[in-house]
Amino acid sequence: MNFHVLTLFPEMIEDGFNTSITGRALQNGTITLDAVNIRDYSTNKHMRVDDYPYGGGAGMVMQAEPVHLAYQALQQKLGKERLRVIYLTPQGNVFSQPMAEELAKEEDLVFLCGHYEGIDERVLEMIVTDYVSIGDYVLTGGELPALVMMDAISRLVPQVLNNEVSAEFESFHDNLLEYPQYTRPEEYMGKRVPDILLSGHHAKIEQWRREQSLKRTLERRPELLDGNEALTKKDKEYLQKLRG
Ligand code: 9WO
Repeated sequence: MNFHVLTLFPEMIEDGFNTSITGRALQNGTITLDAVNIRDYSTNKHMRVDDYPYGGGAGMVMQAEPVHLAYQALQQKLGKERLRVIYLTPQGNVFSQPMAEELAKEEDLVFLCGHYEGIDERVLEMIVTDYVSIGDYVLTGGELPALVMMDAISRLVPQVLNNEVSAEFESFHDNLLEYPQYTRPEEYMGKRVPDILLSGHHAKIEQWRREQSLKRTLERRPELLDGNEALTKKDKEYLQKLRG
């Protein structure tokens, strides 16, 4: 997986990426990260990349040309005419685990990070293939959302996690929430680890964990249960019991 990020703040991308689990994957070459400074493609003698909005209004808008030139340089370098270009914006489709799974299949992904009051619409129309939001809030730029997406996508790339099987067996496995986890000591401030987990009875532990996932999903994210096709007859009976 090769990530390419077009940004005015390349060091923010590099620093954020290097510190997490993704830093290790970068070192062994499973993933590559290339943060491109859009400012390097300014043709202006003052290296400007923004200007006032036509029609008036507060703030500045990023100009089309430096973004377009940065993108074309990337196309040239990769020898690819078509690239998946993701623009991080509150106006996009909301990022999700299924979307991460789909994007993890690509060889190259380009993230375009806007700043200020956004990017000239014309270059967006020319190069963006996917408009993606990580949630309904406004930030100062697309860099943090790009990091969030790269983190989620990276861990789905084979060989990135130490424990490769763990990616498919967790939080959104069967579209249910994760069961609670415990580690040593057996008792902390008078609170004991559930006995079942110390019993060594693997089948019973599996059943307990499944029930905890169902209980937690019902309490915290009940909408995930609606029409969930992964639920077994036994799951449904347990949920019926909980609902009373
Ligand atoms: C600000 C603004 C002010 C006046 C009139 C119009 C305006 N539009 C914007 C604006 O959309 N700014 C964005 C800031 C431009 C793109 C980068 N920015 C951004 C991305 N803020 N929040 C996100 C984001 C991206 C993905 N998921 C959640 C939030």
